Amino acid sequence: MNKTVLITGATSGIGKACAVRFAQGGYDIILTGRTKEKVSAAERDILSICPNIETFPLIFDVRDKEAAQKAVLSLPAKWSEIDVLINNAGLALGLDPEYGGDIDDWETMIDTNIKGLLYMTRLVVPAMVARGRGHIINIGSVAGDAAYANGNVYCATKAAVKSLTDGLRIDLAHTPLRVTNLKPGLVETNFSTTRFHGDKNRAEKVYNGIKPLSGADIADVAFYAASAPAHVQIAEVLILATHQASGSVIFREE
Ligand code: NDP
Ligand code: 8X3
Repeated sequence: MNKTVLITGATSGIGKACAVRFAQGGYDIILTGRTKEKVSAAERDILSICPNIETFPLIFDVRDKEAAQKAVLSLPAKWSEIDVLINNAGLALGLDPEYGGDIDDWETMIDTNIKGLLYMTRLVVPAMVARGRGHIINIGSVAGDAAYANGNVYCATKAAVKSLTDGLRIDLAHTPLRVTNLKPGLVETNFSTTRFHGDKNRAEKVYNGIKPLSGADIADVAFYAASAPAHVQIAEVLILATHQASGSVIFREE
């Protein structure tokens, strides 16, 4: 029987790339997303690449505690033994000084990146503990290592992901479960278009003069962490483009 991975935000970018990579590695995939159309499209894409695995869609918003609970509890028996949880759904909104940012944007980032990750952890991990098997991979960020100009609340949410990942690893140290924080730098996805509220021109400039990472680069590391021998826990990985040195230091060719 194949192993099962549940990936939040599997419709795009890093989440979708993880779905493809784990499918290529023989996992069955629970894809979660907010819209049925996007999740169905992602399922079709994955099955066209890997026709021998199975997918299962869960449609809910990770900010909605009740919806998340209903979705996880609705999983049929075959799908309820989750081997790997990838807490990926997340976003940045805005790039403004902390004294001038949009409070609604702040709340959306906090509710998604921190509270959504916590809801999913609380819903999925107890059964992993009971089975004595499981791996939680959280998608943090270089932004969680140190704040950068105008990143304030987004950076704080990813610092929280670092802290919550460390906390979970400590609380599970007596179990065979493993906990990983992946901290990417610049990855070209829908991330910047979302951050700039749909302004694609501004989003493209984020990647000017530098070859950014791709979702597949991050998915490779996630799959490696999940495939390591049982006694090896990849606790944390910072993954940067070669010309990025930190959240603030990026060398761009003219
Ligand atoms: P994308 O915008 O391409 O993907 C984000 C995914 O998260 C989408 O599937 C989106 O679904 C989903 N999502 C957003 N909000 C919610 C929600 N409330 N409920 C459920 N799903 C939601 O961006 P990335 O792939 O780049 O981002 C994935 C993760 O990687 C995020 O946590 C991000 O912070 C992190 N990251 C990204 C980096 C980058 O440079 N790209 C670098 C470091 C970390 P929908 O289609 O419904 O919006
Ligand atoms: C996404 C990467 O550098 O834009 O977390 O914060 S960055």
